Amino acid sequence: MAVSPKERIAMPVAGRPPLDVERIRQDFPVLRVLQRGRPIAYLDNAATSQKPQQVIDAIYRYYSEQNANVHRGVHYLSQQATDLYEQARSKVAKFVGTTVGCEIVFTRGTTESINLVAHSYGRQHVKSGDEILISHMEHHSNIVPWQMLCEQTGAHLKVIPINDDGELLLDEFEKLLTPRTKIVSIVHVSNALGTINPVKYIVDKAHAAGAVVVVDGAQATPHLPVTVKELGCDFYALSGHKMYGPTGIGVLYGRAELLERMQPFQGGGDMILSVTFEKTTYNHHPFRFEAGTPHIEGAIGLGAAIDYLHAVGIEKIAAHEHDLLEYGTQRLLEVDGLRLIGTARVKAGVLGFTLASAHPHDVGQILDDQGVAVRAGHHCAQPVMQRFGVPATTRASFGMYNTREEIDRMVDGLHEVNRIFG
Ligand code: 7TS
Repeated sequence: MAVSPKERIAMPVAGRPPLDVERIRQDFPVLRVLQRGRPIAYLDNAATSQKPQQVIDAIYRYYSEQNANVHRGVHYLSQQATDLYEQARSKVAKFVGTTVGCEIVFTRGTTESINLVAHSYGRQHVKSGDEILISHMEHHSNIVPWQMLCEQTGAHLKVIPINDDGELLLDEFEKLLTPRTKIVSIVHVSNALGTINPVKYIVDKAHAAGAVVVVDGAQATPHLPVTVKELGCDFYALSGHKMYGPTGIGVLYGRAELLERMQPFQGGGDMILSVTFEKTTYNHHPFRFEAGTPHIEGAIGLGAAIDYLHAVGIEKIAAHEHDLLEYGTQRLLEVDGLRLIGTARVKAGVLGFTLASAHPHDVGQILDDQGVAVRAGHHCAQPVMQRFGVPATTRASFGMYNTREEIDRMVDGLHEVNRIFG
């Protein structure tokens, strides 16, 4: 018997959420902004999350009381800025589940983290005829850097197919793994489908075949507990701005043995030990990969976001968002002509859909008229759209501060779309 989309959602934590959402909402100033007299229902968290006052305050405090460049001066402010920057690194290390701070490289975000691996690990280890394995549900950030590496090296890009629910075909994955596979790069949580992938399983199989595994964790770290040492992955990429931190800061976790042997990504200050015109020697990781003055307040703001996530509790957040996912799925299925894109059994709080009556951009526009912020488009995952035969989807994606009432407002808006276009 066919299983309905709402039966397909399963997460480890079920039941009514114990999260005090009203209290949390008070920490996010943007949620008080009115659009036509009503607070905005912000359902575009996969694009970027809003920031709590605690993160804004940490950045404000840095510029008003602590600002100086890091790793350079002997003076008080420089030492303080350096301490705060390095404390942020330790917070990230603990957050992703490693005790080794030097395994944490600050980058601009997930995109830069993946490019760093493709450049610094890929060019050293991938040769003509080798293979790189990604999946059909990747964000462009986890496709294009590997295509570029293939162009440079003569390696081949292989793609793990997905089924009609948006789940990886694991049998096909295993068939695609060969001794030529050097890198498997896989998304942890799909931004277009919401699918949560079985990363540990993939890592174990890939390692048995001799490949290293890169995980795109952009959509995972705001929503799930992540422990890189349990997953066993070699690299893990994340973005601060999707997990209630600032834009322009992200992280690459890399296993120390691998980072140690990798060539630099960019050249400049901070990544060197000594420079002469004849020869430059490079700094140790992670500094070897952080050329130039880093995004100091970004790192400090990310540290504050991690403190905030810890204080609220990531398991509680996951349970709350799962409740929104279940509720939202049921409510969306009431809407005439609605097709859910992404009905995996194990999903995070992402609801992508099409309406028979209107193009996703029109849907997004009418929802905006109602003060409901969703994203309409291909979500930088064009191969996913091609797989499902749609030009685009409308996507609602949840964060810790969203409510059932906001979902009701979206559903009312969708009935309005059907009334106008139907
Ligand atoms: N990987 C995934 C799975 C993503 O969802 C995104 C951004 C990225 C990588 C890139 O992250 P960045 O911080 O380096 O830009 N995803 C989206 C989205 O779904 N809507 O806007 C950006």
